[in-house]
Formats: sequence, C-alpha cells, structure tokens
Amino acid sequence: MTKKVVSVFICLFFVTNLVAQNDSLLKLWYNQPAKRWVEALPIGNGRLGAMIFGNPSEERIQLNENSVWAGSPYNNANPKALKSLAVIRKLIFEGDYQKAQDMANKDFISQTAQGMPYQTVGSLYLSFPGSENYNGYYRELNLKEATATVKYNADGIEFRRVYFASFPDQVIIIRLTADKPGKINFTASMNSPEKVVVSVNGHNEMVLEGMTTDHEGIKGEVKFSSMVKIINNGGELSSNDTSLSVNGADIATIYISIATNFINYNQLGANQLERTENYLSAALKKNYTEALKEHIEYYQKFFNRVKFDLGMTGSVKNPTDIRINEFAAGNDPQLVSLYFQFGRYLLISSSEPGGQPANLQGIWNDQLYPPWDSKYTVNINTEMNYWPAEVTNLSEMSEPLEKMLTELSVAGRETAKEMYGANGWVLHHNTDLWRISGAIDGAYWGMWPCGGAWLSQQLWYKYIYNGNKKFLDSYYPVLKGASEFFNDFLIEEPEHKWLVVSPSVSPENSPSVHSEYSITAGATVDNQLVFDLFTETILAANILGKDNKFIRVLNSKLKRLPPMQIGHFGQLQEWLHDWDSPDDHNRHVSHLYGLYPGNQISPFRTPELFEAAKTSLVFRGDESTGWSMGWKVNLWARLLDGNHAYKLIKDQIKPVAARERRIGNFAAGGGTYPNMFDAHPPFQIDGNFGCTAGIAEMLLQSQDGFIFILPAIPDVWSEGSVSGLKARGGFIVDIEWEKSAVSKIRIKSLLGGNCRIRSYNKLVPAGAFKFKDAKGKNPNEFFIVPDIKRPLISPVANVKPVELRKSYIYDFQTKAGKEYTLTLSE
Ligand code: FUC
Repeated sequence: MTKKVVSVFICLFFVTNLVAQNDSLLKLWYNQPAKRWVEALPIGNGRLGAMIFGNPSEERIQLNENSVWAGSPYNNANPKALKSLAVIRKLIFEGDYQKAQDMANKDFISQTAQGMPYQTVGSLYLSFPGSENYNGYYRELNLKEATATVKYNADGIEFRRVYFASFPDQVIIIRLTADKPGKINFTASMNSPEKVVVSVNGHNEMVLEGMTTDHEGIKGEVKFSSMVKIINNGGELSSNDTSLSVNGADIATIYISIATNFINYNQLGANQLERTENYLSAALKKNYTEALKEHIEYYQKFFNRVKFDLGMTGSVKNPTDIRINEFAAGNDPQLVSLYFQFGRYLLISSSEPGGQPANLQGIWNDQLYPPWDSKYTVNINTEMNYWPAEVTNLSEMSEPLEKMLTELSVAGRETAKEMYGANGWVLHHNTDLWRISGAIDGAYWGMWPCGGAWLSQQLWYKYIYNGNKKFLDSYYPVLKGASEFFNDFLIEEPEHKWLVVSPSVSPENSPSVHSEYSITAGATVDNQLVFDLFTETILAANILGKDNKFIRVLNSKLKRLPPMQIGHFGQLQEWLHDWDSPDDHNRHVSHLYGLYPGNQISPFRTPELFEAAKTSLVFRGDESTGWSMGWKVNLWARLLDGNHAYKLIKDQIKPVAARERRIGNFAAGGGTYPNMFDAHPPFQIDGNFGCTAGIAEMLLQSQDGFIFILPAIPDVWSEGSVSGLKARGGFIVDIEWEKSAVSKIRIKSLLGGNCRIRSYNKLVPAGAFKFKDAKGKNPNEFFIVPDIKRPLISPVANVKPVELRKSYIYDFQTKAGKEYTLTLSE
C-alpha cells in the first residue's frame, strides 16, 4: 500500500468508527427497572403505544391505542353566543371586562361537555417466578432501531426481553429468550381501570374487551379489544379462564393486538374484535426475525434522515437518569443530541400517516382521566408537537394533523354559524377525538376563537418546505375556510378603527391592571395570527389562481389589522393597550408568536420589534413549565442568542422538582423525567417536541428570506456536525463546524431555485458553480417574508438599536436533485 492509500484507509476507519460509536450512544438506558410510569420506556407505532417497566419478576406493559377516548360523537357549541355577541363586544370596548367575562361564561362557554379524555387500554402483566433475585440488570430504549430491551441474570441464567411496536404489522411484539434452553417460565394476565372483561378463547388467546367511559353527559361508546397470543418454542403453553402460562420454553414470542370500533370523528361501528383478529393473524404469518427487520427498516427510513453530533464527554458512560440529574451542572453535549433524537423518535412513534395527531401525551397515557384529558390544546400545545416535523425532516408525520384540520373545518363550520353567525370554520382553545370546536373550561382560558388560525399555519409550513402544489390545492379549502371565519368575525374597534378579534383572550393570561379578567379585543397574538392566515390564504390563492374577489377583500382587511405596538417599558405589547407588567412571568408568551413560530419579527427587517420582543422575553423569565421552556429555546434561537437558548436547554433537561415550584404567582418547575419525557409537570409531550425544534432552530433557520447557518450556537458547542435538516424551499442542509466556525456546508436542493445562505463566516463554493453576494429580495418563492407595518411606539419607551454580529450573505442557483458544497474561506 502506498502511504496515501494507507492514510485514506486509516482515515476511513476512524470516520466509520466514530459514527458507529455515536450510533451506539443513541440509547436511553438504566440500571434498574422502572418504579414509576415516568421511568418506564415508551414504544409506539403511531396507533399503538406501550410503556415498558422492565421489572424482572413482575413485568408491566401499559397499553394504549389512539382512538380509545371517552364519549362518542358530539358537538359542544353554546347557541346563546349569537344573541350576546353584539352586547359582549360593546362591554369589552367600554372596558367593562367583568360583565363581559361573566357573559362569556354563561353564553359562550359550552354548557355541555368540556372535552373527552383519552384513556388507557390497560396493562399486560408477565410474572416470572424465580426472577425476584436478580443481578446484572440493564434496560434500554434503542432510538436507532425503535426497540426496548431488558436484560438480567437470575439463577445463573441470562434473561433477555426485546419489545417493539411494529409499524408494518400494527401489533406489539415481545420476545423472551434465555441463554439456557427450557428456562422461560411465566404467566401473562391483563387488567385495566376501564370496565373490561378478560377471557381466554379456544385458540389459547387472551382477550380483553371493554368500552370507554361516559363523560360529562356524553355516552362512552368506543368499544375496544385486545388479544394476546404467545408462540412458544419448546416447553408448554397452558391457560386458565383469564391467563396464559408458559412452562419450560426456550423462546416465547408475545403478540399484542388492539383495535376499536372507531371509524372517524363522526362515526363508530367498526367491528373491533374482527379488526383485532385481523391484525393478529396477519402478524403471525411472519416470523419474528422478519417482523423485526421490517419494523426497523420502516422506522429508519425516517429516523436516519438526520444525524447530529456535538461530541461527547465522560458523562456518556452514565445511565440516562444520572445524566439528566447532572446535565445542568456539567458538560454533556451528547445528551443534547440524544434529547433531540428522542424528540424525533417520539414524533415517529406517536404520529403516523393515517392515524391521530399526537395529543398532550403523544399516545402514552396510563389513566382514565389524565391531566387536561390528554386532549388537543390548540392555543400552543398541539402546534408545538409539530414544530420539529419539517425542520428535522419528518414531514410525513404531520399528516394526521392535516387530516384533523380537514375534519375541524367541517365540524367547526357548524360552530361558526351557530355561535357567531359567521361563514368559514372556528375552533376555540381545545379539541378532542370528536373534533369539538366550542369554547370550554371557563372564559378566562377558553374564550379564544383563534385555534383555527394558529393550527392552519401547519398547511402553509408544509407547502413552503416541500413545494407541493397538489398538497396546497387539496388543503386550500381548509385555509380559505379559516380566513372566511375571520373575514366575517373581525370587528372595528372604536379608538383607532382597527379590525380586531373580539371577544378573545391573549391565551390564559390577563393584564395585571385587571388580573381576574382575561377577556379582551385585539390581543397581539390574534392580530399576528389573522395577519398570517390572511397573508397565506392570499398567497395560496394567487399560486393556485383562485378566488380573485375574496383575495381583494382579505387584502383590504389585512391593511386594517392593528400594527404591533411597543409599550412603556420597551416591550412588545401583549394587548391592544399598554398593560404589560415586568412582573408577569406567565408561561404563555403568546405575543411572541410573531417571533417564533411566526416570522413577523426579524432582526434584519423589524429591528425595533426584535428588541421589544427580547425585552418582553427577558421579563417573562426563563424557568417555567416544560413546554414554555421548550418555546423559549426557539425564541432565544430566533433572537440569535445561542448561549441563552442553551441556558433554557439546561432548564429543560433537569430533574423535576419534588415539590410544586412557582415564581411569584406563576407555575414553574418544568423539567425532564428519568425516561426523558418532558414535565409540565405532569408529563406533557409538547416540551419534548418544543425543545427538539429549538435545538434545530439554533443550528438552522430559514424564515427570514434566507437559510441562516448556525444562527445561534452556544459557546459550549464549538465543534459539531448535523446532517439532513430541512430548510424552506426544499433544501436539505448538512453542516460541519469547528472552533465555532462553519467548516463545511452541503446543500441538497429538492426543488431547485435560488439558494440564499447567511453565515457568520465567509464562505466559498467547493466546485464549479456561480456564487455571489446576495442583494435585494430573494427570488425564491418559498422565502417570501411578510410586509410588516412599523410599530407604534410609546413615547416613554426606550428602544435600543439592535446590535448584530457581522454576517455574510450569498446567492447561488440550484437544480433540483443536485448537491452543492461550501467551505470556509481561508
Ligand atoms: C394550557 C396551558 C397549560 C397546559 C394545558 C394543557 O392550558 O396553559 O399550561 O399546558 O394547556
């Protein structure tokens, strides 16, 4: 071998070794079984979920299916709203918030059901006699393969269990092995907090049948069934009336099938038993090895798109729970990449095409009445669940959300007519499996008719990341319907003659000047949301060549929306009036929607608003509930402050306080459970997704007319690499960096078009393509930025000029399917 060949060989060896090493770290692992549910490990295939406790002698596998919800099809609009609408608006404009809120509670908030809870199916228990005394215990969740494993030794035998929720086969499979033949002995049984009957049928299958509960006057009519089948190699399978036992087997493979009678939000009546049997018998046709292989292949199609490496420290040798405990005080960059990949794992596992969107707990819930019913809270939480979908290259996973939007646009149309006499469709701050759209939970929280405006953003994001006109065309009616509602619902406020949403709230917050009353008109977030909704509807209609007349109407209304305002302490005003207080540490930062996920506030285009948003965020504080901190990671990334974003990651990845924590009057105490689930507290999955998106936002942004490379990395991430992130315009971006400077960028263009790159470092093309300093507007149609009015600024506000680090901005033309490499200029 020549010297050159040898060094290439060594180099390759080193690189593959490094990758292999990092891949082997894509695991959550523990030295003990889970004692609490938030220590158990989640597996899921979008429809089915399971939590693995991993106890050697008494294994518990807690089960979920995504259509097991209490109740049955219903709607909850309050028909009295229409008659009171003019009165309540007048009360709000006159400043009589008390009367207005009282009226909203009686005439607008639903007087019937407030949403149905998502419910558990129950648990499968496996009891292993002789495994009480064990050693060498190990439990892991492998993010690379979407499998969980438990290992331990008892009586000189090593036992091993592998668990996965098969994507292609739609069943949960558990394989039990031992390193000596004939040693697998256990009894399987099931129970549930639901009313269920467990029996064993003539084929030695354990069958659990149940019906979900009635709730708030709505009859529980979701019938569900589960079947458990055990295939034993060697030994014997026996049963009694309610359990199955295996004696002396070499290997046992357990199949868990679950199905319900749910057809869609409006219809029940499928045969759940037949469905359960069908899944099971289809799965049994494959052997275990094949099933596992196909499961991994399906999963990796999505998971493997993104690789992320921040390097590692000695902390990687510790179990995950210890690393979470120590993260904030030390330096464990690999835990950040693990947390990020766990977020992607959770999205793939809880939101699959054809299924339900991830709810407040994804699909994992062990209760009948989980916190906030584990439904869809749409004044932040459901949207946050999908923030990582595009940027972390998991576009397919948001399909259930888009389907839900279509359904809401039908169900919400009735509500818009009934409550407000308006066209289009409306959604308030919550929905559930039945796609309710009325206002719930009391006016302080629920008098918010902008759920449709926020949730519809998903449709536009999907389009600008993927450029699929067919998609845009098929969802355009949903977008248009959401706009039609606000076209009818906006009303002129008396002071400035702006068009505002009223009655409404700035989600779950009230100004300290009248802190009991949140009810308001023209909250900043509402103005921003309607602005985006109208803008996107107009753009979509133009692209599709539709609805000229309607566009003209929307255009004229768009101009009459209130501008953003900067209040007396230099903050971005949360309300139409200058009511904000620096002592307000509410977890919601709704008015910062314009900064993230929106793109109305930018350091380059709207510097005054940028500074005002920062002032608002500084006063809101860092520590809060889990999802709030996840949001703030994104916000600090958009404020181009990587160190502050990292501070929020430290706040997020910390053990949950034993006691409830409050800052002033406001809930704080969010963090991370040992199984890496986000703690609101309690467990709420949005924080996982929000923080995952935030980490991506520190590495790559594309909302401001260009792709910003490493816009906000903290000093502690001075070296690293990420590949496969997605930017608007269908650009797949790989970045490597050293000494906090970009060393290499590779961009794959899926759609062609101008690629505009901003970087803190001077770049040159590697290869023969034209590369120039960027000027003027980006001609790429997916990088449209909104035209924002100058803010109104309080005369006493002190608005500082923005100080930005020097950056470079370039343009180059791309062809669809081609790759382009840029490197650091010497
Ligand atoms: C909203 C938030 C709460 C919680 C709930 C599910 O009400 O204010 O913090 O996230 O949704």
